[in-house]
Amino acid sequence: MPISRRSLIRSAAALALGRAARSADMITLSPGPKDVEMPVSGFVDEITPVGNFFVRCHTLIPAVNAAEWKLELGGLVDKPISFTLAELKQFPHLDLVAVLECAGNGRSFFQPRVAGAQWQFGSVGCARWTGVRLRDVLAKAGVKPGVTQILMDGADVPMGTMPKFQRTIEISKALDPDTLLAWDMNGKPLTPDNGFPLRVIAPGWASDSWCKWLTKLEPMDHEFEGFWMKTAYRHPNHHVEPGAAVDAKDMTPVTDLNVKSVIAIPGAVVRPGRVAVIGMAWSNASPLTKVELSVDGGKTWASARFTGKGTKYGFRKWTYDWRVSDGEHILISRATNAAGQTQPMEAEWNPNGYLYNAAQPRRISVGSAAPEHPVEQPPAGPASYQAACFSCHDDHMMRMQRLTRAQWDREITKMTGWGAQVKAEDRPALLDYLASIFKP
Ligand SMILES: Nc1nc2c(c(=O)[nH]1)N[C@H]1C(S)=C(S)[C@@H](COP(=O)(O)O)O[C@H]1N2
Ligand SMILES: [Mo]
Repeated sequence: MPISRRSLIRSAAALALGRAARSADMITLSPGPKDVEMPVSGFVDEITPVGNFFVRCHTLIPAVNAAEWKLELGGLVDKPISFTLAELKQFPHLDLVAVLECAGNGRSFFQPRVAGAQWQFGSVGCARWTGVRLRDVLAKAGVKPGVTQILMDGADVPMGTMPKFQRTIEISKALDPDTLLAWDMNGKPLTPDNGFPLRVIAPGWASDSWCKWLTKLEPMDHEFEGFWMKTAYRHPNHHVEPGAAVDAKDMTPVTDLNVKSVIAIPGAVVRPGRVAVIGMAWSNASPLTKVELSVDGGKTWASARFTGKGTKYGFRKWTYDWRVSDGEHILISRATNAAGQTQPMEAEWNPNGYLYNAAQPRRISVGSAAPEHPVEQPPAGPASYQAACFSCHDDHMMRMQRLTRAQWDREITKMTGWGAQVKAEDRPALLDYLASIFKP
C-alpha cells in the first residue's frame, strides 16, 4: 500500500492536537482575496459553526447594501423581473442541510503538484441553509423553451483584468427541488464572507456552482463562454496519467462532489488505552452507506459507527473504538456511498487539482510529542515581484504554491493576461525568483 512520506508529513502538519476547533484556529491561505480553511479538528460538528466555515473568494468581498440590493432575472424568459429580498421571502421557505465543498479541496496533496490555492482538508463545511427554491423564482418569470443553462452572477468585482466570476448551471440542476437561493446560514443572515445577502445552494455539487452575493440570473440556451466555465472548473472525462496534459475537448465542467471522509480526533499524539477515533464523512446526492477505518496503514479495515442521524446532503459523523498500547500507527478512514463509490487510496490526478478524495493516512504516535514544522520565510523578491503581484494579492498566494519553472511561466502568462504589470525585461528575473524560491 503506497503511502508517501510527504502525505504523512502534510497530514501531521495540518493537525491541531485533538481539541475542538475554534474560529481562531482557522488556517489562512491568503488574507485577501480571503481564502481560509478549517483545521481537521473542526470535523466534529455535523453543522459547522459559521466561525469555522471556510471562505473562498476570487475577489475582494463586496459590501452589499441590502436595502438597495435586487436580484435581476432576465435572458430567455417570458417576462424579465427583479426581486428585493422581501419579495423573495414571499415564496415558500425551505431549510436544507448541505455540504459546501470547494472543488479544489485537497489540491495540496496531488503529486505532481498543480497550481492554485493549496487547500488541505478544510475547504468544506456543512450548514443549514434557509431560502426558496430556485425553480419557484424562475417560474415567476417563465423560462422559455430551449433553455439549457442558467447564468449566475454576483456583486463581486474582479481584480485587474481577471474575468468576472460568472458561471452557468445546467437547467436540470436549477430545476431540482433541492436547489435553493438562500439568505440564512445556520439560522442567521449570511455573512459577507459567505455571500450576503443571497447565494445559490446546489447540494451535492462542488461549490463553484454556489454563486455568492447573487445579483443576476439569466436563462440561456448554451453553456456560458466565459473563463470560469470554459477553462476553469473543468476536469478530464477519462483517467489521466499524473502530470500528463489533457485535450481541451476532454475537459468537462465539475459538477458532483466525491465521497469523502476525514479523521478529526485524535490529534498526532495519544495516551495508551481506549481512544475514540471521531471523524466526518460526506457524499454527493448518493447517500453514505459506510465508513471503514484501518489502524494498520490499510492492511485491514473495520466498520466505524455512524453517530447522529445524518441528512441527504449533510456531514455524517462517525466514531471508532480503538485500543492502543504503544508505538506509531497509521490510521486511514474510507467512506462509501449507495452508488458504490469508495474513496480510493490514490486520488485521480487532474491538471486543475479538483475533487481530491483519497483516503488519507494519518500518523499517530503514543506518548511522544509531535514534530514541529517551522514555516520558512522566503528571501525578498525582485522589485517586479512586489509591483506585479501585490496589487491583487499578497505573497501568501505564491508561498503556498510549489510549482515547476514551466508551471510558474504559465502562471505569469495567465496573471499578465489578467492585468499584472510585468515589463518584458523584468520577466526573466521574476520567473527565476518564483521558480527557485517556490519550487516543488
Ligand atoms: N460570486 C462569487 N461566488 C462564488 C465565488 C466567487 O469568487 N464569487 N467563489 C466560489 C467558490 S470557488 C467557492 S469554493 C465558494 C466558497 O464559498 P464560501 O466562501 O461561502 O465558503 O463560493 C463560490 N461562489
Ligand atoms: Mo472553490
